[in-house]
Amino acid sequence: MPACLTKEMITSLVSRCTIAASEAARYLPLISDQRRLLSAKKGVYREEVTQYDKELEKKILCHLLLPDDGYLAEETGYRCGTSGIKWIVDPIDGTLNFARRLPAYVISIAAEVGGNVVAGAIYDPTHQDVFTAGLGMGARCNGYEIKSSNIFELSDAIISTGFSIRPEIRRKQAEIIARILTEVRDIRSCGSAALELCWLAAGKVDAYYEHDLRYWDYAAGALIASEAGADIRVQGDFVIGAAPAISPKFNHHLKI
Ligand code: 2AM
Ligand code: CA
Repeated sequence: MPACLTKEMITSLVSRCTIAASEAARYLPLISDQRRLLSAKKGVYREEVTQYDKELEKKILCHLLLPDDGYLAEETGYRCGTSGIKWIVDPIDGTLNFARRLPAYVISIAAEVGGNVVAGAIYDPTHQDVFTAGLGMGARCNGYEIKSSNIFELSDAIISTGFSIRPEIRRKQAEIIARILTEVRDIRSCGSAALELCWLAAGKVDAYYEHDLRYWDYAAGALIASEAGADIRVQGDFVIGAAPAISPKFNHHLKI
């Protein structure tokens, strides 16, 4: 924990993340299925973005920011602040799911102080679940403490992963899947890195890995999973997390 930060300060940052995510989510039921789909635009790599990513982000920043705060937000970009707090915002993680009416997308907000993520909240509108964590203070879902799984055998483990939009990375990902599929209980892929990290935190899946992520995809989720007891590593754009007892074997299979 950065020396200048008290528990009270971290708790207050967690609350600010939670309130901004929950307030922005109140707007989601107003968006019809048809409007979601029609608003989807494709970028260079055919990745989806909707006008609602941008509208939600505006609402989040409006609830979140004090005048001197910095931020890194997926749709708006970067602002260097002077308050010492930088907010990391993904207004919709799982945009393709959101546009296609698949129930796996979340709002993800983290607070960084002194280069460390110290607070985070992820809101899952489908289940009305809010996952939160403060550095050194554990992880919660709807206020109740959550823990990563205590599984021991990789052969019993459900592994969650996602796929890059870039073909050259997908080829590498296909090789990894081929290597581990026979070693584990099963594999899942829901299309939202932040949600998959919450599943790891809550012990719903036992490990998670993904290449080619952006900071806003995993900033809050990595803290939540780590505070829930998962072993988390970030190497550039690659994020890997596992229940502690299977982590060494899992890393070995991934050739980390
Ligand atoms: P997004 O929905 O915010 O774009 C899917 O495997 C995960 O990868 C999602 O969390 C998705 O976030 C993320 N991702 C990162 N970069 C992406 C890109 N260029 N296109 C689509 N998804 C991307
Ligand atoms: Ca997004």
